[in-house]
Amino acid sequence: MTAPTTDRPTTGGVPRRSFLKWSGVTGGAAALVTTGAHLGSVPGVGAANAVLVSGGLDVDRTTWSACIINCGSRCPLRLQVKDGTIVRVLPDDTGDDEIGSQQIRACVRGRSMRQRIYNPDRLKAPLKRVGKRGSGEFEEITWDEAFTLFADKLKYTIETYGNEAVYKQYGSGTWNGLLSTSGGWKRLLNLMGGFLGYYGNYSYAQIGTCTRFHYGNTDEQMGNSFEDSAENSKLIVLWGNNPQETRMSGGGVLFTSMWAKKKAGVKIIVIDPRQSDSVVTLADEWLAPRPGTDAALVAGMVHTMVSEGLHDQAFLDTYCQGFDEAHMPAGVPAGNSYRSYVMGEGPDGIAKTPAWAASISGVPADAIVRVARQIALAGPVNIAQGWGPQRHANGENQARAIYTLAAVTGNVGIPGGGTGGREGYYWPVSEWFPDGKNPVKTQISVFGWTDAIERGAELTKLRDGVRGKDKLDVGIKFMLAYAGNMLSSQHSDINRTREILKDESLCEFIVVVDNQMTASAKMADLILPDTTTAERWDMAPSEYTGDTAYVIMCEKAIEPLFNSMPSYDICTGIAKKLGIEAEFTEGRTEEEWVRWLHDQTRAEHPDFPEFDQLREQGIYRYKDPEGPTIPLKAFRADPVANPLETPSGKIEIFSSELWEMTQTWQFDNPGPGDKLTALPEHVDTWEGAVEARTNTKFPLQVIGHHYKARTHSTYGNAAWLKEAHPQKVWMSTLDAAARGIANDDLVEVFNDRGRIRLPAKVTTRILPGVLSVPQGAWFNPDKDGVDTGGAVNTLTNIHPTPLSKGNAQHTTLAQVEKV
Ligand SMILES: Nc1nc2c(c(=O)[nH]1)N[C@H]1C(S)=C(S)[C@@H](COP(=O)(O)OP(=O)(O)OC[C@H]3O[C@@H](n4cnc5c(=O)[nH]c(N)nc54)[C@H](O)[C@@H]3O)O[C@H]1N2
Ligand SMILES: Nc1nc2c(c(=O)[nH]1)N[C@H]1C(S)=C(S)[C@@H](COP(=O)(O)OP(=O)(O)OC[C@H]3O[C@@H](n4cnc5c(=O)[nH]c(N)nc54)[C@H](O)[C@@H]3O)O[C@H]1N2
Ligand code: SF4
Ligand SMILES: [Mo]
Repeated sequence: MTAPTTDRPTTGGVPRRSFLKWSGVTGGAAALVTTGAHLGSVPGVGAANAVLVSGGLDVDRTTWSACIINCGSRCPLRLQVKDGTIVRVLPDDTGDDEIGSQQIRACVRGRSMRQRIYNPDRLKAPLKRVGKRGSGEFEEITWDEAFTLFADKLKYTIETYGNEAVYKQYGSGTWNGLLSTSGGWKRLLNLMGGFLGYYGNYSYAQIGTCTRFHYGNTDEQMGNSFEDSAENSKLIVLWGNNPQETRMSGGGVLFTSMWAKKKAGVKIIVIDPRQSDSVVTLADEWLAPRPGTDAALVAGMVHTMVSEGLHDQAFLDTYCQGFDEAHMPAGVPAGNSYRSYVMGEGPDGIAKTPAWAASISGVPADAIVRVARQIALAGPVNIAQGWGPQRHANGENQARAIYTLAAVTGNVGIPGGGTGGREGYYWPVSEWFPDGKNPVKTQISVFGWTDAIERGAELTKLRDGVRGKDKLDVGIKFMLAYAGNMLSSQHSDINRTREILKDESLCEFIVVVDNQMTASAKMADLILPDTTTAERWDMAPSEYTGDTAYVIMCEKAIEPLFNSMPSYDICTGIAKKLGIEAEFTEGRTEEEWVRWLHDQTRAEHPDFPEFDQLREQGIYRYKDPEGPTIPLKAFRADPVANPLETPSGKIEIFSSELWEMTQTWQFDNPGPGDKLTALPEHVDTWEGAVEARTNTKFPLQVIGHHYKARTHSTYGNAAWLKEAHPQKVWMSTLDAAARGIANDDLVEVFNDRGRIRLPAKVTTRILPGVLSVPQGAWFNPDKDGVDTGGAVNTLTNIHPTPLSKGNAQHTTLAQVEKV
């Protein structure tokens, strides 16, 4: 069994259970895996050959496919085809409304899939740039010309600059297709000697990195699943966590969080500056801290717990390093424990009282005390943090502070509790397309690529987080952007990014592989038109869907539209030009690879259905034989026999490794926030909540929540979705009144980096002083450079976070005015 491609979240040495141990659904749930007989298919022949009539619409056939996209869920879709055209998209019709066998209902986006497949923005042929880079002027070329151009530029780059000058950009538009996540690109580049790699991802760069210091050698630390919470928790705290909008599949956390609340009656507190749909749907109580102040809020809560003796001293003594002075590593001066920090006995001498926490976070002191008592006394509590708090300039500390609260209350590793990380889940067994090994070991942070283009050889290990080498020798000269919209949408500071990309002496060749003409595609020298999932073969495993995992068959429903080509076939064409076709394909077509992936999975897991059977039933569900996900159970049961992979073997509230790094890591012209701390303390940062109070030019904090209308930018050009969920900036009634802005007025949000124009949503659902611009809108500058699409990254800062060198995209200051 190969590991998933390195592009996707990795688990490191995780407590997440091994792929190999998984087995099929038993009992009632297995019966849900229906055979498609309800579709009127001919048994044994497969739904693909069935002629069926559904809802009064005559169709030739119905095939299973999926919405393969980085929303954290993964939904089956049934595509109904008539005369070679998809005429209707239907959701899952297997399963029911019970937890564990819930129907995996597609959300409003997946059901709009036809508007993505048949969008006027579809890329129709290979395109070569003719105007200046970024001008959007292209000419159509043949596939043969495109293959030759790609191959020649790649060979030239490798011969001239070496393989480290080749970069494959982050892109999550085909997340979790067993074949299409890779698309073949890494395998192709690996066979050519490799490419500069990256570590981390845009989703959770900060928590992904800091977790290793806190809990040991893992990139990702999850908490208990909500299935477990529904059984065993007395309270769930959704901390910057919004499952109702970010986990929208009926098969996933939208459903399980709703179940915990409505069926099991678990109390839920949501902590979010915005009254998200999760607050509206699930919350018994809502706390609204200023963005980037959660570590202060936690400190205020711990102050209450310690003052009132509500903390779990026995747990802290046994399982943690650094809570108090009696449990510190040798050689650290007195006053550096977390308790000292909170109680005013640390270097700053400030007691982190609820009043102090209130002054920073804006949450009233009495609310801090009340909620602290609830969290300490409720019984098992699952503190499940989303990734909003960590996508900040001080995000590593924010995430570790929330982890710390789970330890202070003794909730780690028990039923009903949690680690303070995101709600847990189970992953289905599946074989991934083999990318091969990258001979180049040098890596930059996923967010560091604009720097690696601009300052290439200046980037170092201790200043910029280069891994595998002390410094880079060359900048990025050849960039391949597959299934991503980073070049003009999802990376920070779009205007600056575009200036860096427009300099053809820096990055010399840019290839975009997409199926829509995005703003990023317009920055390319060569555009290669991929198909959509409906036009190729694949299989899609679930992701963050709680304890119910599954695999979906994606059958090719229609022929590639226009002159597009499945990514794997594009790679094959290029491989031929490079003289590596045989090694690349191993003699397999796309469909044969998918069959091969299926066979490998079945070899590991005999219950997995035969290929044609899976085509017919569409979905195969798995259940964890070990029951609901409860990470660190073994550590809790016996911390001596099952130590964590931290230096002390314990949960490091004071991290020994971070303590050392505070002395060695360097920052160029450090501003506020550019520092590492061994404790998860609150750090005032550039453009943070504290600066907002004194910055008269740009006094408003801007966050950008993940929005229902899109998954990032994907689906951003679907008409129905734009109508149902228009792009508007959320603004409090107080901030609006002070500026004479009424609901739906056209406004401009701006700072020194850029200006966006969009309607205002004037609401009491957001904290005064905070704006939220739903992230992922399509960048669309007018002749004056005002982005009329309303992309939040026109405003965000490219400055990386101190530890993970990650994307602080929720840390931004701006001003707003009526147009
Ligand atoms: N300000 C701000 N910025 C953010 C975030 C934020 O919260 N705030 N979130 C960040 C996060 S968490 C993430 S994960 C990133 C996501 O950033 P990206 O990974 O860039 O995500 P998308 O914008 O959805 O871009 C996916 C692209 O893939 C294309 N695509 C879809 N299907 C296919 C296919 O079958 N083949 C090919 N070749 N292309 C396809 C789509 O058309 C789209 O252009 O954004 C990050 N950016
Ligand atoms: N509909 C939809 N679903 C998606 C996506 C999408 O684009 N659209 N993207 C998917 C992807 S790739 C990812 S990584 C996840 C992202 O999942 P998250 O990162 O968890 O999503 P966000 O919306 O960035 O943040 C969650 C909540 O945190 C709040 N928040 C922001 N800053 C702070 C803070 O400092 N403190 C606190 N307490 N709260 C804060 C926001 O208001 C928001 O409601 O979502 C996935 N699901
Ligand atoms: S966007 Fe996510 S939740 Fe919606 S249909 Fe697609 S996979 Fe499902
Ligand atoms: Mo993400």
